[in-house]
Amino acid sequence: MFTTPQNEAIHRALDQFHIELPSWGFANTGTRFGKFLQPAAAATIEEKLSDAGQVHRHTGVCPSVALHVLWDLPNGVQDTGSVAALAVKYGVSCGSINPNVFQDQQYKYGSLGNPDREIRKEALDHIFSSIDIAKRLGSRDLSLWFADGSNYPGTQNIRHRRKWFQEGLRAAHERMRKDQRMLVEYKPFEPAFYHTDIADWGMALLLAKDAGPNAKVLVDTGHHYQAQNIEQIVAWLLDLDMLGGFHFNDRRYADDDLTLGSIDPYQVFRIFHEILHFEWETRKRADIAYMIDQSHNLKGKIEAMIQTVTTAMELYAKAALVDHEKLATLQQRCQLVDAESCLKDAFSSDVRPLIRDWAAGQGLPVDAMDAFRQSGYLERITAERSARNQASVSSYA
Ligand code: RM4
Ligand code: MN
Ligand code: MN
Repeated sequence: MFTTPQNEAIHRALDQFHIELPSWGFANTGTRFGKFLQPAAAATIEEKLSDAGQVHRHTGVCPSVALHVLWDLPNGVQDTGSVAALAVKYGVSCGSINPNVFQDQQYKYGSLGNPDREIRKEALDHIFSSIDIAKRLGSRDLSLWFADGSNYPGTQNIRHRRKWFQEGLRAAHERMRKDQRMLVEYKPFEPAFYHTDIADWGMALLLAKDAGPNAKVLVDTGHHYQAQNIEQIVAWLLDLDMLGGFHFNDRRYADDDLTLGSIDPYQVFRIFHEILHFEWETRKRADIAYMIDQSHNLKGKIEAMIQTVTTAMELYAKAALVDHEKLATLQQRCQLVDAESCLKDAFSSDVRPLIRDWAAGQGLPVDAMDAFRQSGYLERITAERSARNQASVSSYA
């Protein structure tokens, strides 16, 4: 059994741990070859918030939901009243706001990086209206991901596009209130396969620094080349006070959007460890938005989300078990084997009994998945939604 300090460390960690759910994680999604429809998938913002509310109800650590403007607020600012009311109805709040400047036809050759001034302006207007939506909904973070790039060498002026991004992000920053933040996400490739305008953390960092004091970098764990040391990026961004948030998911090859920790739980643990070690060393809380960016096309959506959140809690709790004092001494003395073991001991601990203990203390179910399965919610929404979901389009062709 655990000693009291371990117990305390885990309780303290979980008391402050929150992770945001993505609205799009409850809808039917697929691959570029087609969609596999699920009878219980959510189609409306009401259904998405209702499903997210279930995940929060059983896990207790997901009070907010990230929204994609085009998918969730198709009428922009006009939709904020009804969306805010629905969030209250389902016991969640509106989290980060994600503008969508990648789906509409005009963005074929880019958004803020498009050579056409008119299209750059259209993209910026959409971002402006997303900032206004965030203000109305009381959400702090504007989460920016751009699909901009090109497929063939020589077809675009990379330097011009960088300057256009600089201009656009500065203008967006100017539009924000002081208490809002802009998170700049990077991704090495896809949908563009030759160059991507914001391809890595260095580019995102430079653009964020240039945009203004409330712009930070967003690390999507699936947006790196194989073998990249993600926790080193995290450590650097923490040290520079430039780490704004995460999009969590797991991957085997590229941006696979698999369930967090399903492929490499030690990777997630190492990220959490860098954060908690930083907090221990500096005695200050890192202001980081933990968000999930996953869409499960085969697993049941709500169950997969509960599985994700449970895994995140476990890996965070394991990271909270690291003996920081001891580790710092071992690092200083270059006691390599002992330092590594210090980290691995925490990773190897079974924290599940203590998490159950914490949940019971919070009045939460000790087994979130089981509680959800017992609740009858899935059967109810399956009956309500299946006919409609069957009738929806299943192919992109
Ligand atoms: C991208 C990126 C963004 C997400 C879109 C849908 O790959 O991860 O964060 O909003 O997908
Ligand atoms: Mn993402
Ligand atoms: Mn992605």
